[in-house]
Amino acid sequence: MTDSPLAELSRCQPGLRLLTEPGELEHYGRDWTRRWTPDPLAIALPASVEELQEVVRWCHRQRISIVPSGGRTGLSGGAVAANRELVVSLERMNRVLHFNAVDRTLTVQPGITLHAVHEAAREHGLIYPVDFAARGSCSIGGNIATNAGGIRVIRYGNTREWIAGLKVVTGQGDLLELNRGLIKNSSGYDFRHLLVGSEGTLGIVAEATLKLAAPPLPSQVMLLALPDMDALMQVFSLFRERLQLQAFEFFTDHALKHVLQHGGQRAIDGDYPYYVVTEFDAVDEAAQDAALAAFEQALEQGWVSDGVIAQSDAQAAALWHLREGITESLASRRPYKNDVSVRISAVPEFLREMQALLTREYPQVEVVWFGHIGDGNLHINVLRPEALGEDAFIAQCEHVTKLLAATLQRHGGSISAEHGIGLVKRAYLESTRSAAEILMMRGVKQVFDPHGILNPGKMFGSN
Ligand code: 2HG
Ligand code: ZN
Repeated sequence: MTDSPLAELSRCQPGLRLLTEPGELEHYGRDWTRRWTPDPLAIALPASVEELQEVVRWCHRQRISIVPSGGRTGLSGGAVAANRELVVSLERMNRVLHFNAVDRTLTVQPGITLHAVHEAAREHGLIYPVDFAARGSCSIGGNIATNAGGIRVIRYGNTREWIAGLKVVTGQGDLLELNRGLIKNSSGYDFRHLLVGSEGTLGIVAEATLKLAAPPLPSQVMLLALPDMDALMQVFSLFRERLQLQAFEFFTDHALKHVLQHGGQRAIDGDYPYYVVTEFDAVDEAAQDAALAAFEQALEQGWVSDGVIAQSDAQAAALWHLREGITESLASRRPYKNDVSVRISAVPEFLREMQALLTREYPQVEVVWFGHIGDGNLHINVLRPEALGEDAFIAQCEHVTKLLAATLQRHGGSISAEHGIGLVKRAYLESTRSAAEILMMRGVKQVFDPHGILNPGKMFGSN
């Protein structure tokens, strides 16, 4: 009699931790999308690079599909296991391995949370500058897999900019050591950058060497209320010209309403359609005066209706919560999400078209939008009306997404700015990438993962 695949895996790797309880399968088989019913084969939790390689080699031999798994905070279904895949959770590989003061790098295992990376950098008087609301739960491996952006991209760029080196296990179980922390390395293809944003389809991050930066200058946080959409980019241009921005984020009155209902503190009286939270360097009185002057000019121009500057760290955190608390405040509604981007110069025209499209196509539906407007990145969260069934709702949203994708295409934008393609957006990849590009992407996938075992069905549809 032949072993069942799992019994065979246990026999080959007796030390490997495997989970198979229904509750565990559900927990590790889903991400924050909550759209698919989790149905993994089992959960493997390797504790070392060697164990990870062994698992992948076994899957390669047995043609068993793998879903690499970090904090599963993804919003595109990239970490969903709904087809009897083996979830390979990196949760036990969560340590800081090495700090190099000369190189200013931190080498970490993939399962470490972003928050723990921030803490580790801070202990050495430095920062790891990529930051966003899921910091306490997301893992650095997942951040790398999606080239995560967040709230400080305007100053520091995306995750990609902060990867000095990667150890990666390919679909055959080989270990690649990519770039080894070098600043200069002009020796052919830089696979490190191919792996960043590859959503677990090319390899599994086994170790990452992160660049660190000097802490930012003292800053101030300001909340602005705006009278209309056109004012958004006017204020952004003005503030970017006058101030050293660390962040420039926007949200609508709908978003604010949900955060306030979930414990957020109202900071501006009155109702306005748009809000901006911005953080900028404020080293001395002159810098603070410049911020005030910029605010007054925006007020005079009619681009800003009201505003408040945080007077303490606690107040700054409360203002930030109005923006960062949006996703959580909507989570129980399981919104349909779009995460789109265009070049900053295309934002005003795109916004106008997008607003007209959403108003026309979602007449009875609450649509909440917000995002990293300073990076040209908008998040659209569509809330299902109670009267509409789940399937009909998804069908309607997918229809609108098709129209949105066409609008994005006309503006040279992207259907996924920072959350990845995963399962949610695979039908729209062609709106952002040409047929020739997709063919080459598939070719690359074939080289890294000849049997197509790494995260099949993600990004391309069928691998
Ligand atoms: C954010 O910017 C995250 O807060 C989540 O990217 C966006 O929930 C969303 O749509
Ligand atoms: Zn975002």
